[in-house]
Amino acid sequence: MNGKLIVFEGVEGCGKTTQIQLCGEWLQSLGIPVVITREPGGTELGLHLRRLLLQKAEGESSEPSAFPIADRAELLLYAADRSQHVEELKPILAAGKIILCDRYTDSTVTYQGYGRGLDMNLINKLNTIATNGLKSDLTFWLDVDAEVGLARKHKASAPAAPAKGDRIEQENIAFHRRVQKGYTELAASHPERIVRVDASVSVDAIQRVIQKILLLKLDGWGYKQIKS
Ligand code: Z5A
Repeated sequence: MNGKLIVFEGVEGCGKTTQIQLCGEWLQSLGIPVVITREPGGTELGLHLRRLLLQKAEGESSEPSAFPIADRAELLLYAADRSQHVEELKPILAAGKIILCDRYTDSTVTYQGYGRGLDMNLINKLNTIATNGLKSDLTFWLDVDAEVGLARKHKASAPAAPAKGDRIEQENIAFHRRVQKGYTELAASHPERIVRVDASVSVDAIQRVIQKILLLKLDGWGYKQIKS
C-alpha cells in the first residue's frame, strides 16, 4: 500500500506545529508509521534555502544581515525547496508511511499569490513542476484570524524583547489578511482535499477534531493495522 501525504496549512501561529506533533504521537501510538516534515526546510538542501528565505531582520540573528530577495526569486526558491522535498518523500510514501507535512503547495498560492500578488498561472505551473504530480491526499486548514495567529506568535517570543520576526512575519496585517482570504478561497475550490478546522479553540479541542477526521480517512485508505 502506498503511504499518504497529509498537509497542515494556515496563517502564522494557527497551531500547525503543535497539532502535527500531537497527531504524530497519536498515529505512532496506533502503530501507524509516520514521518513529520515541513516546507521550507524538509531536506538538507531545504535547510539552506530556509535560512535564506526566512532570514531575520538585521541585528536579530547571528546569520548574515538581511539582503533583498525579489518576489519572483522567493517563489523560485520555494519551488526548489519543494522539488527536492518531493524527491525525498517518494520513498517514504512507497514504504507505506503517513507523512505529516507542515505547509505545501497551498502556502505558495496564499503567500506568493494572494500575499505578494504574483501571477497565479505562474505559481500553478511552478507547483506542478516542483511536485512532479505529488498531491496532498488530505489538507487540514487550521482556520484562525490572522490577528489571532500573529498574537499567539508574539506571545510565544520572549516577552521582554519581542522578536521582529522573519521576512514574512514582518509583513503588515493587510498581507496576512490576504493570505487568510487565499485559504478561504482555496478551501471553497478544493472541498475534496481541504478540510477546514476551527483553530480558534483549545489545542485539545482541535486535536480531537483532527483525530476524528483522520480515523475515518485511515479506515478508507486501508490502514487496518490500528491497535485498539
Ligand atoms: N512560505 C511561503 O511563503 N511559501 C511557501 O510556499 C511555503 C512557506 C512552503 C514558514 O515559516 C514560512 O514560509 C511561512 C510561510 C512561508 N511564513 N512565515 N513566516 P515557519 O515554518 O517558521 O512558520 P509557520 O509555518 O508560519 O508556522 P509557525 O509560525 O511556527 O506557527 P504554527 O506552526 O502554525 O503554530 P505553532 O508553532 O503550533 O503555535 C504558535 C504559538 O501558538 C505557540 O506558542 C503555541 O503554543 C500557541 N498555540 C498553538 N495552538 C494554540 C491554540 N489552539 N490556542 C492558543 N495558543 C495556541
